[in-house]
Amino acid sequence: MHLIYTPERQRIAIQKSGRLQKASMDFFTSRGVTFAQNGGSKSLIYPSDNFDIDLLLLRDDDIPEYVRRGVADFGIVGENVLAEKGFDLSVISKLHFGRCKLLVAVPRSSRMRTPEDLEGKRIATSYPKLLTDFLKERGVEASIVPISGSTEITPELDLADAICDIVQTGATLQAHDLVPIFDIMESQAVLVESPVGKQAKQRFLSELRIEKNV
Ligand code: PRT
Ligand code: ZN
Repeated sequence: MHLIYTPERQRIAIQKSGRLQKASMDFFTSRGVTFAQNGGSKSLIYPSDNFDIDLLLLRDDDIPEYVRRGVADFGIVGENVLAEKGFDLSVISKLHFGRCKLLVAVPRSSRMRTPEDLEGKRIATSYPKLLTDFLKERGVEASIVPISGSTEITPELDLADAICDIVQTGATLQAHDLVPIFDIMESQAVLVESPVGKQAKQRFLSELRIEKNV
């Protein structure tokens, strides 16, 4: 352990800033991995000084692409983002943080309650693929309003009749007088593996005592 082997350093993509950032860093530091420039530099690459690991700090939405192409050997990302991208990446472990739900919510005063009630309605979402797949499966035709964040405000501005978004505590829904009507998926952060280059990966997993749990 703690040896720096070269040239086979493993690159792991994690979120640069946001809800998964701290827990993703903790995943490594709790396993004894240290980073010389931790927080002290503007660089988006954090080399470890005691393991053969370089962290790449990225937007969470970009992590699946880096991993798919083998630019990163592993990545930590929400299942929601992975599913929306639709890439078939191998999940090594569920990490038990970043838990949330993707669900459909409507204004409290609305009578919509079921997927079928969404027929002909406008639904604002940052998850157009997952919502489209879900509606198709149910045979429901609706108009998807693609929004990159803060969908909760769209019903009161009459941009949408319903929203499909991530919820954790429900406080944001409540603040906008929205109520959840049904779930589309549950999500948590997962460790995903690139399909490219196997051998050094095995060493990374065993050195960090990461067990496959999926
Ligand atoms: O900058 P970057 O693109 O990397 O970050 P981001 O802004 O796209 O993502 P970020 O940091 O908000 O979330 C990263 C990941 O955390 C998500 O992809 C989920 O896997 C997970 N996660 C867990 C959440 C939430 N909980 C969450 N509550 N992602 C977003 N939210 C948002 C949600 O969109 C809504 O606006 O929080 C609001 C609702 O929260 P509650 O607690 O009021 O219900
Ligand atoms: Zn994002």
